[in-house]
Amino acid sequence: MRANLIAGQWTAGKQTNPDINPSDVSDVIDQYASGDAAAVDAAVAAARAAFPAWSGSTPQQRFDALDFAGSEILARRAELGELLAREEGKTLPEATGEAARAGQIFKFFAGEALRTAGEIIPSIRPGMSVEVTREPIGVVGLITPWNFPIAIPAWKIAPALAYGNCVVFKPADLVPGCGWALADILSRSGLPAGVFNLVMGRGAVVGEAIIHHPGIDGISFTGSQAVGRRVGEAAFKRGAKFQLEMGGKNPLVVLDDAQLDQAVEVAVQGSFYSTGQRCTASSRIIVTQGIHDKFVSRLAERARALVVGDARDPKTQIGPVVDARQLEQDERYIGIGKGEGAKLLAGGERVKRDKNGYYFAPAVFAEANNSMRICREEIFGPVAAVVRARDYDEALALANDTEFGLSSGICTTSLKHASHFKRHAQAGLVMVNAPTAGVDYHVPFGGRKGSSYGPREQGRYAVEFYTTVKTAYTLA
Ligand code: UN1
Repeated sequence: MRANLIAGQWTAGKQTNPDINPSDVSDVIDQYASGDAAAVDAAVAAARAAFPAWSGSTPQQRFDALDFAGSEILARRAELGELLAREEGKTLPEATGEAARAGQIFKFFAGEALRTAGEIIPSIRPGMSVEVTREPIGVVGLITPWNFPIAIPAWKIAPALAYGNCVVFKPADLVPGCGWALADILSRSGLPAGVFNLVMGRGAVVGEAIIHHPGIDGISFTGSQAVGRRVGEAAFKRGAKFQLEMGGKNPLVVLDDAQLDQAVEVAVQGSFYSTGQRCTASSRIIVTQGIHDKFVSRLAERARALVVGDARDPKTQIGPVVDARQLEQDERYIGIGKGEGAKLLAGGERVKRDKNGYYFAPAVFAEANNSMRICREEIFGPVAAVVRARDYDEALALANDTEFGLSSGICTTSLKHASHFKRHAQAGLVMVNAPTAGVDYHVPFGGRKGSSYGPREQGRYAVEFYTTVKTAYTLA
């Protein structure tokens, strides 16, 4: 049994949670502690006790701990990638890439710890000077989803620590393995006890306790829109800072002048890689008249040829769906799409493999329209719906006609349309001739409208959430 990390001690809980391999449900990776409200209380108390010293730690101390974690993650990327593929179902290349990304994120924020600086601004008053500095916000609760079991924890934990905060971290209970591995590494990184705490367990128990806890000064959450709203409400009520990263219904626009091969590849990657389980996945593909039929038949052909299988089999291109509940949701939406009159051209059904896993064939719907539920609601599976558009203007209008605003993409060789789209897509991320999913680790990440709330994550912009600004006036 793998325990929680509270106040520098590995602490077993009363209950445990099995970590199950979605490629083979008979494979139980390990048992992990499943914490409760008392564990959250203890973690918050430890974090509060550690905060005065950690918030006053030197940039070198913070650099050393984060650099240690980054180096170890990078050195163990193959092993951590294997664990990730086994517990979440991403293919090995995707999982190893994600582990490497987590290591690079720790390295990036190790550097940022050394680069924190303030400003001195001349006052409008004689003899006065104004200093603007940043201070950590305190104890932060970090709640992460199952679809990026190591990268999302990394991009919350690393900046939190770099800027001097103490952490209570709750990984998704479907994927405790990577969260635990990260905690194990951090427990050996030289951080003082209590600076970083791990409380694994159920969202309804541990997550709830974190969001309502008066000892938590800020919450960074990535997950569903429904839960995100509740997190925001709870944090707002007690005046805690919060940052929410929620769903997407990301459009990929394909124009007549696109390079067909490239556009099909961009759509396949964006819609189906990581089994479509990314909030940045392309789920609406909006295609103009002249290229529509060619594009749709090529996309359906490519989707049918994708190899669905065990995440750790080197031949596999699309791993399993994460669990039975998500699989049922994917299937339910296939039924909804058909009922709404969209035409299913590929996939959309369970497939059998040697092992008993949650295998599902990537689905392509054609003749969809933007008012259908399959075009409005986040499915979070390998399901793409193609919508026909007259021209660029209609395609842009359709792309923006959604309550979400995380990512957006366009495939075109026209500089004019690419430039216009970059300016007018109502989304936090815009990709030109590149998949809507798959982002760099050193630049801001986040969306607008119903997708996100609060300051951006990642890159230098992460400082906004994890610090508070102080303006100090001195009369000489
Ligand atoms: C990516 O597309 O590389 O949960 C990152 C998600 C996002 C991360 C996507 N927060 O899918």
